[in-house]
Amino acid sequence: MIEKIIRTAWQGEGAGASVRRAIGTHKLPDLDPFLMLDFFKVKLPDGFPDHPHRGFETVTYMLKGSVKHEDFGGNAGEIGPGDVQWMTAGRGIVHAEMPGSYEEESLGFQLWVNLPQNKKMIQPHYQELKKEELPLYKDEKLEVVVISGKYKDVLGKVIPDSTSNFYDIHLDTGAIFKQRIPQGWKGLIYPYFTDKIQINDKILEKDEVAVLIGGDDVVVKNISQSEKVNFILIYGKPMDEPITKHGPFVMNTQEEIFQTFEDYQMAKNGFEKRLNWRSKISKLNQSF
Ligand code: FJE
Ligand code: FE
Repeated sequence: MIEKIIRTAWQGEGAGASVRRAIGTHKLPDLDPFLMLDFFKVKLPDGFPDHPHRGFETVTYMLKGSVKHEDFGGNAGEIGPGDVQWMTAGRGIVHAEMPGSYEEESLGFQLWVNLPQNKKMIQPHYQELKKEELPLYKDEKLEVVVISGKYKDVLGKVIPDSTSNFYDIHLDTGAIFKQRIPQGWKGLIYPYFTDKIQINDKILEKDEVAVLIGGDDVVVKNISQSEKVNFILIYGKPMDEPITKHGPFVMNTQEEIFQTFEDYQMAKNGFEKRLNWRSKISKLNQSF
């Protein structure tokens, strides 16, 4: 069922980057287990220079161009079109995320998935998959890239520390995509490079997203005469735990947020390597 339709608008984020945020705004502060969803657009010298995370996972899915990353533990790399980086920040990561080009805009999605209380302080780790490695369901008029979870009998390779499904879906003219969302779960459909799309009995216009509540099938139809349509579908099982968020730190209680400020400030409990660390790639951003 569609709970509501939300219009997204460009806003500034990071150092000169632009995002169309669907989750993590006053209209939709969170969508348990999801904390934030951005469609981002950025090119050098802009980017997301050195910043911390604790208590959740960040998922970066590239559509166009590339994003370089570098963290305080010496982990570094670059993801290109169709690639995904699933980063479990756990007890603490400090990193930079910067586009690969001064000319071409890098475009993609960044999703933040919450961690349950008993996993918030786990060791940080990465799951990175190239486009070619992502499981793909394909029939005549429909393609589903399974980033996490399961679609029909295609199982995602990412092992999230939460119950969340993340698909990238492409429909040819007239094609229909159908999926049951379990009772009590939450979801969202975010079309991209797409002007109009039908979801259940509603038409979604450009820059709109649909918030879903589980309990029945979601049915998406390409009503365009000639164009392919593209959208991501995320849906997951709510954790039903208190969320106390302060910027890039997401814990259960205010007490834990204060502790996180102290840990970050004092470089302890996972933030040890923060001391004297500066990413090399952020120097691509002159103002930083
Ligand atoms: C940020 C903390 C952050 N959207 N889309 C606070 F981690 C970020 C941030 C991002 C981000 C990074 C990429 Cl590659 C893509 C993003 C937010 O890094 F912007 C704030 N303010
Ligand atoms: Fe980040």
